[in-house]
Amino acid sequence: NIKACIFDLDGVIVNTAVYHYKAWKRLANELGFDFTEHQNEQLKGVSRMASLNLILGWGNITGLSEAQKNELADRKNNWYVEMINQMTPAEVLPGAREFVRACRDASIKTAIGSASKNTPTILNRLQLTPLFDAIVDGNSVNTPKPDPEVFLKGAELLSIAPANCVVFEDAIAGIEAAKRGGMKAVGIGLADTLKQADMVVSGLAQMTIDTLSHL
Ligand code: G16
Ligand code: MG
Repeated sequence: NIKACIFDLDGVIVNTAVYHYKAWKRLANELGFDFTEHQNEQLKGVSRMASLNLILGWGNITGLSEAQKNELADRKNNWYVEMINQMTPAEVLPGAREFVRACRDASIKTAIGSASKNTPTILNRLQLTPLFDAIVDGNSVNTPKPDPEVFLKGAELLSIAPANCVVFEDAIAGIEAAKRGGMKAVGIGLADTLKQADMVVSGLAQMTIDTLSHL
């Protein structure tokens, strides 16, 4: 039975992907190329440096030093931070705040498991920080999804066995991470894409506490 719900951030709680896309696109344009919203799908759930490497590949830019890559990643992040600092609580995705609250009311622990180093800023802007018992993000994890580290750390902080945890994820790598960690996984998106998930819904508005008992 489910004793903890662990939520991915981007794509599950909030659509920060639009801001990531704008900032990466601006960087690519400064470097003299462009990429599509379709290509941007490949960046969802992927860490900052891994995203940069994918984008540089699309622009056929090779041979940059680590220092040059760090400078580009910082440039993108500064634009991204400018945008997320303007976010309001109205940007929480439909049903997300309500479902997290419902978990807490049912004595189910709640955590965030995100790749983003900007997680604390985003949760504060959305006024969601107090709704989570634990927050694990890109600042505290060594190995990115599909490695289960981010979710196992969350379970450990909550003192709940992985088998009693369910992860909510929109990325294939995130679902894989949950399953490799021995957890249940609810996909947010399309069943055709998130094949490894135990169930798939279009968003947290579709979730109820009762649904958890069917996992
Ligand atoms: C999010 C986004 C990714 C982003 C990553 C790192 O993941 O989906 O596009 O590259 O975080 O973000 P930052 O540059 O802020 O550290 P998640 O795990 O919340 O879906
Ligand atoms: Mg995500």
